[in-house]
Amino acid sequence: MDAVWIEQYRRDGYVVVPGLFNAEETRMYRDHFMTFRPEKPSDSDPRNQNLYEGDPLKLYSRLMMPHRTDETSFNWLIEPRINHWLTALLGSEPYAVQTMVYYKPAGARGQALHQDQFYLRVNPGTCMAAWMALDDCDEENGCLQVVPGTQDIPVLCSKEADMEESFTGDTVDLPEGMTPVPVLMKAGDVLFFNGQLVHGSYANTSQGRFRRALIGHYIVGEAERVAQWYHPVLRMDGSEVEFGVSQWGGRCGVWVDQDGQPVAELVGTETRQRFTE
Ligand SMILES: O=C(O)CCC(=O)C(=O)O
Repeated sequence: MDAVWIEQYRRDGYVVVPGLFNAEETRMYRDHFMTFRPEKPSDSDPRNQNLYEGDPLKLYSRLMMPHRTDETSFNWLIEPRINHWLTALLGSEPYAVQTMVYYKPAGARGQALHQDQFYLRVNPGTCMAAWMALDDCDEENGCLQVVPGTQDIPVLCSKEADMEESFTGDTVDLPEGMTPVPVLMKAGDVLFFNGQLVHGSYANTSQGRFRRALIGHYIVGEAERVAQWYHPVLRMDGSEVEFGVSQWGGRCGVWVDQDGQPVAELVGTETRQRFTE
């Protein structure tokens, strides 16, 4: 693999691999997940039920952990091309713990800025996401937004998100001058990003375009514990592996000024109740 990709991943905390899945495969996943859909919003976060009248997410709520019952999702989670990139970027083979499908129809809210490690609590180490675009995505239909360079900061103290804008309730502060950048992708591209990277998305403001994504979450090979919701933990050959359960709570990062530069220091204490992602 080209060292440029690895260097880019280390520098920015993310990398987009164009066309990792071809048009036919991508269409297959799109069609599959339009049939294999949740009948009601996930109850993993009670705040997700707090939907307004006419909310498009009532019909197109995100699908959580489909790989636990659906072979197509399971096979995608441990797909050799995904494993190849994860292993190259991380330096060793990870474990697989989560799948999700986001439909994000026209008019749907986004997901406030957050870090995946806030939910997964991998220890030691962190998690990594493979975010596959099932539709072309841009700012109009609410593409993913990432904050480059945040991949090395600790898990930040969370605060209440604005649920008029976000369908999830947790978010984090960014210091002045640090802003998210849109990740423009074509259907079939896969974005890999580190678990500490601050990311999220804004609303789908298009007139009729979906912004569907198939997402896998992985944990580094040296990890020993992960939050309960992510069990069972799988090897990349699909077999289950014994894992410890990490706990909530403890210290969290707060932005402080250090010689005129914002630095996230572990000086906060987590107080908010946390829900699974
Ligand atoms: O796709 C989105 O809008 C957000 C996805 C996300 O935050 C995640 O996969 O952790």
